[in-house]
Amino acid sequence: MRKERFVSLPYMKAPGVVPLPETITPGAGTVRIRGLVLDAGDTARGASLRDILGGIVHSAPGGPDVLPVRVQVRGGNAESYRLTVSATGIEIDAADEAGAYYATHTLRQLLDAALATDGELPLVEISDRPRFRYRGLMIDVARHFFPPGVLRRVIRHAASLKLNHVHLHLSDDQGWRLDMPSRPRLATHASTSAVGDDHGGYLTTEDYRALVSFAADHHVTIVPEIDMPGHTHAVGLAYPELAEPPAISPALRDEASERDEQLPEPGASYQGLGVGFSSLRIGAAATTEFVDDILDDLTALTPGPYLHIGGDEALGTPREHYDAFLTDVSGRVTARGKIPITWHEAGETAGLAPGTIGQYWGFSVPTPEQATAASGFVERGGSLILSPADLIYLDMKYADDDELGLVWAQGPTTIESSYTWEPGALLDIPKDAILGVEAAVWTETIRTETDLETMIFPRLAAAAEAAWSPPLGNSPERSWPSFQTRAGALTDRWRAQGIAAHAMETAP
Ligand code: TNX
Repeated sequence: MRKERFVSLPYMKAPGVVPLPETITPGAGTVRIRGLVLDAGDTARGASLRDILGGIVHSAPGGPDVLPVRVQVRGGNAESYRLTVSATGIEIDAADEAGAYYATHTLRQLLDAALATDGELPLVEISDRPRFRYRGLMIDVARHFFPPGVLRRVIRHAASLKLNHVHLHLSDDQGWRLDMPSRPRLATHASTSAVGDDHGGYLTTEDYRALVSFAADHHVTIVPEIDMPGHTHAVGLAYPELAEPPAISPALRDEASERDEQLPEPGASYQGLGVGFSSLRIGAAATTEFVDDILDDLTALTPGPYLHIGGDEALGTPREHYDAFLTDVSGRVTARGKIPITWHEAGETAGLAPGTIGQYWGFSVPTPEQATAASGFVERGGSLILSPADLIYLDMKYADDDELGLVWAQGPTTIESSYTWEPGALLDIPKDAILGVEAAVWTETIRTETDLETMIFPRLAAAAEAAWSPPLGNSPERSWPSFQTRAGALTDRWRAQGIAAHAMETAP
């Protein structure tokens, strides 16, 4: 019966597989499975793949319903693989180590779906590769701090959805979260606060290095962000000479009184939700020295190619100062052999370093200013990472009556709206100017690991499918009903593992 159901619903060709693979060719029938023996060649590879497959891997060959898995790495398109399930065994042909890793996640998802039903694995050939090179998740560790253990668990799950970048928003008005050897006062004087009366914290350089290496084991590159010149109130707690006095706008005043929050004050930690009031002192020699120290430390600590320098919501910074600062800092990043990333506002800065990548956080229908700013990066030979706020800002509420989350980005944001969009249709830029897609979770209202999990899962799976899979509508499976079924099964498994994933939306 069950087997027939899979055949009759076309989008059940890859039960439980998220993100959807590029092509899925079903075979005739199924194979009974109770265990696997793994022949992965290289031992480091074997350890990594065994870790994904878990307890189903047997140490010795043989026994009924125990299938051999053979993995080979042969070159080809980066991160791509072919996975063949036949009656006599499973073959993985991968282009590279990342491809072998992703193939094994696909296999794990197929196995979980089979074991959750009748133990019959459908025969299938899957051929798969990413649509975009950059597939990311941003985590704000500044508004609330999340320690390495939490970050490792999130990185692991992100990697299982074939995401390959985790962007850490390491500094904001409310706190600084990475020890900088050349500027020790940031850790000692600027890290203890957070939003509300919550505790702060920071990553030591050891924590950070260990996290970078953990991420690399999961084929994830860490992208560190130090947000400048705005979002820098905390810097003034450690180095008062670097900070302009807070620019208190009428809007900030109104919001603060509505929320019953203190306004920012120089030299006192800021625990509110306001944005856009802080600025570094642009043009001061001390600020340039500070930026050089921070970039030296970040460069030394970060093997990945990108340094994110922020550049958003610098509402307290006059435009000429902003332009001069972003021009200068982006140049200092490229001089260190790294690629700068900025939020899209800097796209209108004429002197931005060539090749700077823009991170678009406007809405799915851009304003004229957002569209112009985004095009600016392309004109200077850069590309864009798409983080449309009304679609994949995972800190937006799912529904009006949720306690967690914000609504400013046309929220609430349903799982269906996180899923149903086309990256290529967002901005009027050449297709090859899209580097990738990144979901973002800001943490003003998100205080615990449970909160974080609820907001991230399963919407991150929707973002992952936009980043990895062929465009929406490309096949019957690349559709909301299919995603609901596939990611619904995944959500059940996450929940069974104790992850506080939000329930999948069911059909009306
Ligand atoms: C906008 S997105 C911000 C953040 C907030 C977020 C809350 C962006 C570049 N800036 O400062 O945390 O909204 O959703």
